[in-house]
Amino acid sequence: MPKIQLIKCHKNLNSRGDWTIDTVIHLDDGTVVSQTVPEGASKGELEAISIPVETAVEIVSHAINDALVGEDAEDQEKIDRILIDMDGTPNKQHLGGNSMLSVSLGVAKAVAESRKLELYEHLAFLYSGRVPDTSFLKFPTPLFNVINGGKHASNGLSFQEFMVIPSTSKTIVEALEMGTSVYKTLKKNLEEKGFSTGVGDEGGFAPEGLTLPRALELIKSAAGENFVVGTDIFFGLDAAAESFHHQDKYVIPEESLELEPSQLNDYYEKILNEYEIIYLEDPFYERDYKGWVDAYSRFSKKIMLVADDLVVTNAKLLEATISKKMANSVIVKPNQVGTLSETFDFIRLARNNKMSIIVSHRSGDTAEDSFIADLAIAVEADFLKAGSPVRGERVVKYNRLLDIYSDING
Ligand code: 2PG
Ligand code: MG
Repeated sequence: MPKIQLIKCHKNLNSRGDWTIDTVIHLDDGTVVSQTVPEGASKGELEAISIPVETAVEIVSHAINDALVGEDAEDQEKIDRILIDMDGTPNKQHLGGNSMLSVSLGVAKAVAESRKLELYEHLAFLYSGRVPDTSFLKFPTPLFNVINGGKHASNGLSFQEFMVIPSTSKTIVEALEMGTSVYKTLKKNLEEKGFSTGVGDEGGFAPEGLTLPRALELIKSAAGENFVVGTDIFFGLDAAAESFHHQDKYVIPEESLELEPSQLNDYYEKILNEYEIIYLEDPFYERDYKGWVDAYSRFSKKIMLVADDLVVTNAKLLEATISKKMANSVIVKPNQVGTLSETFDFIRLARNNKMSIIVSHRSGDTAEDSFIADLAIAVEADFLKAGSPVRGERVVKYNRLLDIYSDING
């Protein structure tokens, strides 16, 4: 039973050049691991708060270290409970969601290493009480965000993410080959049409002069060059509607539109009829329950209607979403809630309600952190959202899936 011996934190840079934290956990059996944390740009209002990095470094290295030294590292629930009680706030504003998460994930990683388990094996054990049989591992289908807008790019495109989604029947290797192929075809086509091929925060192209229909046309024709759209490959959108919601309207300047919620649903209906879209995330601002409920009644039988800012990986908010019938799928981002145990509670609740599970990165992420890839396998997530198949902090997550795949398939 390894005990926590020392927790020390220092600051580190993330993919946007913002400061984040790197927490180093020492166990008394000699195990040493480190864990960074990601940070979003389009955040839900009720997410766990990221406190300033200098304060987080102090809190982790002193208050949290003092509270956890000597604790049994294998008792993840107790570790997380100590953190939650010490913080004592609903949004983790006292200790900071960033401080807490680095410790919570770091302890799990340290125990996996100490027990000589793969991280996903230990996480599966924590989640379900058993280490999985590697011959039955379920790999998540990757969601490749190939065009960036919203708060992830300054290109005047209101909608945040345009994703290509390989069919779930593909192996992880095939799915990644498809993602890179479409990405490169799209790049070639953008160049030919005179668009810029500079990228946004998640590695997707971010040219100026796009509208939502134009972006979907570009993606569809790129995907159609090598794959059968609607059979091999589909599309998804994260509207991140909070970022274009102004005074009860949805303002889309690039199309000269100012829409009421019901008109925005008409807009979505039109594009769902025109394109092979199977996934629609955050179509409405998180307090626009009417818009969400209407979207659910219109689209939930046909597509994944995905809640991100609406639920922020928080089981209480998910309960309300389920009872109001607002979504049939959820995003899982451990840093929205601050501890691993609460993340598992959220996933269990979603699973019990037959929702699709999408484990997700953040737009500000780090190139050393592939934790979410192991998490996705451990909880048998349906999808992994980790951006384009480019840039170190995105590719590290996809490569981790490939490493696991290659380990178990010899
Ligand atoms: C989202 C995320 C990740 P951010 O909205 O789903 O793609 O963006 O990390 O900026 O919140
Ligand atoms: Mg989102």
